[in-house]
Amino acid sequence: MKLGIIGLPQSGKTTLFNTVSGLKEAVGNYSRAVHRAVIKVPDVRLENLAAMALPKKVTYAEIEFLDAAGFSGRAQESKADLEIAPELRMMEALVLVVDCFSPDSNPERDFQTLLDEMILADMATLENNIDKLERTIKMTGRQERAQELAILHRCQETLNNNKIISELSLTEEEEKTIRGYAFLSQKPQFIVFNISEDKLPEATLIHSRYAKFVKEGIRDISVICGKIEMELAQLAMEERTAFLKELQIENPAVDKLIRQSYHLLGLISFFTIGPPEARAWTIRKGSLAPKAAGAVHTDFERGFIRAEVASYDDYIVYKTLPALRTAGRLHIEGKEYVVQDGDVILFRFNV
Ligand SMILES: Nc1nc2c(ncn2[C@@H]2O[C@H](COP(=O)(O)OP(=O)(O)OP(=O)(O)O)[C@@H](O)[C@H]2O)c(=O)[nH]1
Ligand SMILES: [Mg+2]
Repeated sequence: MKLGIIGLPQSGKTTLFNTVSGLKEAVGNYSRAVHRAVIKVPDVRLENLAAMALPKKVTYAEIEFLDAAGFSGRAQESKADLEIAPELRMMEALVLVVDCFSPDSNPERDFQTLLDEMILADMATLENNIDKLERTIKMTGRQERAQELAILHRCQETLNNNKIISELSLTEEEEKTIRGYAFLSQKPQFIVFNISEDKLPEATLIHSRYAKFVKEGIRDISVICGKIEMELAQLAMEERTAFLKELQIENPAVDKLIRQSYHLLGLISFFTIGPPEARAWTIRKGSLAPKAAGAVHTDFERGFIRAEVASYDDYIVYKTLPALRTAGRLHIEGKEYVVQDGDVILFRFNV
């Protein structure tokens, strides 16, 4: 999974980046520097499985975070300010950091500004490409691309109505057709309302105030005090636990943010366990067994024979494959099996 962190200048992007990565990039210096990190997805289930199976190696799923500059809040006035980092277009979802901590903050306005800038950037992409595509169709007479053009026109109309492309219900096929354009406003969004330390006790209240922004599959929200979370992320494990207790926080916000991102993007985890390695994998919800096998190794998808599957809960109870088999808790599944979150899978394949 790849998440791009965006926001207006000085909204706390790098603070959040440090929180999720445990790195110590400079904050508050108006540098607008771009940072990148790949982090392990915390997962107790994997830890529990590994504690039982004692593999040589434990491999977590990974998330890439990009702390990208490029949203100036001024693009309405001058197109020159609309310089979006090209790496951002490669991200699967965007984390929109909104300042809720400074005394004169205006979160709703800032969020709207970010949306407007995304819409402007996508409009520019569309303008360039619609022209190009019209010319191509005229010159080559390739009618199969007329359909693509029609979708682009629909996108343009959506943006002209001040809506984002993800609000346009496209079929999977249509989405595939325009995937290459990597529209920013087509990516799922995660708004992080970045509150000050003294507002922490009101976090739940603030969350319900902004709940109106949540749209299933399109947008989710989170209320975080970036500054405290960053301090937390930079402590050693034991100190962290004590600090959490002191602040009466149950889990670091990052863990929750990652779980919410999985949900927003429709992702689930499955596990593979063997003596050399216990490992968590990320796939799209609804994926069939061969696709999951393909996540492990491309050859596995081609040569897929069957999957031997146990649920996480059963695995924790029965502990070994023979015990699962005897109890009738190891399911033999074929190509049509839809992988479930938490499945522990042994793939049988022929290459
Ligand atoms: N009080 C408070 N201040 C914060 C919080 N998060 C960030 N700040 C402060 O806001 C300033 C900007 O934070 P950064 O993380 O550098 O913001 P940024 O969005 O990366 O800024 P640019 O990259 O320059 O656009 C710093 O002085 C931070 O200490 C927070 O949760 N509470
Ligand atoms: Mg920064």
